[in-house]
Amino acid sequence: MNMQPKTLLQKENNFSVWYNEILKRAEILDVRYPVKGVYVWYPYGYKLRNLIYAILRSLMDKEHEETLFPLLIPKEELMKEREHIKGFEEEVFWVTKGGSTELDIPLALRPTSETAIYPVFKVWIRSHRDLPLRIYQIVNTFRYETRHTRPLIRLREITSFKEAHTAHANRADAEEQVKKAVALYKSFFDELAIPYVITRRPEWDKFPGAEYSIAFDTLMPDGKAMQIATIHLLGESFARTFDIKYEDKDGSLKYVNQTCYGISERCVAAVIAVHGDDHGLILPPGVAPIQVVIVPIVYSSGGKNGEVEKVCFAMYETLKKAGIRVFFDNSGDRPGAKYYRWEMKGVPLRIEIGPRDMRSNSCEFVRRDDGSRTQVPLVDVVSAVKRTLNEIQSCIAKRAKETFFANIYKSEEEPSTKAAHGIVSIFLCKSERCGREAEERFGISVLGEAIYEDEDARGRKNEGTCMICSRKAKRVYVARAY
Ligand code: PR8
Repeated sequence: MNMQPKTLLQKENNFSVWYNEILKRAEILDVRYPVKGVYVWYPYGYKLRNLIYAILRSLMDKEHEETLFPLLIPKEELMKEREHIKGFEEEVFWVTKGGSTELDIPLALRPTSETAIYPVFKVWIRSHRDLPLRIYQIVNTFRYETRHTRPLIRLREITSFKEAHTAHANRADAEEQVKKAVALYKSFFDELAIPYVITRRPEWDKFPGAEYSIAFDTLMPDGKAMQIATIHLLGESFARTFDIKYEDKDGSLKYVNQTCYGISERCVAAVIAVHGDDHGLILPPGVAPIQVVIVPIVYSSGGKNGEVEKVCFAMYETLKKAGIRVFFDNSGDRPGAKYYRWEMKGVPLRIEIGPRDMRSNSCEFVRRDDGSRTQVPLVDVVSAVKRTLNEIQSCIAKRAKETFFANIYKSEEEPSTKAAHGIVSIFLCKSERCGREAEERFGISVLGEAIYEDEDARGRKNEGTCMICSRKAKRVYVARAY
């Protein structure tokens, strides 16, 4: 068989090169657009993105309403919330001209939409009956990132920013919403088979304007943590700034209590990076644009091969009717070239049919996740495909989880060596001085205190002394981070 040259991709040894090659070879993202930190989705990548976001949408739609706010924010609104603008000042892109005319009021491209949405909340929210208000949008946002930009990971145009904004009658309701958002994001990442730790970010690293921030972090193959979602309790700070009040049952006027939470296309980056291998992508069946590819084992068209193609086509029709995302590769390429292509693109299941299989009324299943082959009778194909896709989904999830938890350590001393490849929990007090000192000394970032019990934290001693100042301290997660 005339196979393609063996791939030179090495995920474990050189993740950065692997990642960039995969984006290109699997046709996820074209990085040749001539603006720094701004990229183009290939159609295949965009399909993957849409399937991932369809899961997110269906989870959000249960309790939120989707909406769409403008991209442009007047300067005075953006500048209103002191803490908020302090955090974003250096990241804002400005529109200052219309043609050759200077604008009276400069307009910001939203870096996030609090200051676009909350002036409207002020007019939408009148009474306790308007609460809770829960909306979300999926939009592009712009951040002038000065750190090294990376496709899907650190963008100047975030193309797929899912931001939710909620308003509640009191703090207890807002805190309840934070918990619900955490549960929602857990379901989302579980469906993508992406493992995570959930932490409460340290005071000095919270979202600008928030009372506290909670983050989900996953681990990339190079051992660095990547923040894949955040949830912020805003309390009354924005409500006071934007004067968002409601009339309570007793007639009194009260400020609303708010939360916001967001996810970007980093979730796509995580799917690619966590599951892929040296042959390319491995996509969870739930989000694979093509779940099954049918490859006829024929070496020229016509003659007896016509029979094979007929059977393949019939199978294609049957699977399609059964709701499977299936593709019949009847291109003129040799089978080896087809294997290479669909493995690169991460198609979970390949079905091969050749003259020999025809004689036994069967076909061969080849799994992308472990390469295993099984002979399946043609009459059982639909149920066997469904069962196999489910198995692949759980195997991928199990493997990702095992790798993840094998790289979470606890350390009583210096975290530097362990944090070279993973997330380490150490004792650190809450002070910014000690946090920064640890970050500098060990070359890590403080992720924060694990707030929700996870498998790793269970049963672990949680009180100790700060490794910098020796005062009383709790365990916090640290890691090298994206
Ligand atoms: C908020 N306001 O904005 P957040 N490129 C790709 N992904 C990014 C980038 C970037 N440059 N910057 C952040 N993210 C709140 C919540 C509305 C919604 C991703 O929060 O600034 C990160 O995964 O924390 C981050 O956790 C998420 O967007 C939300 O951004």
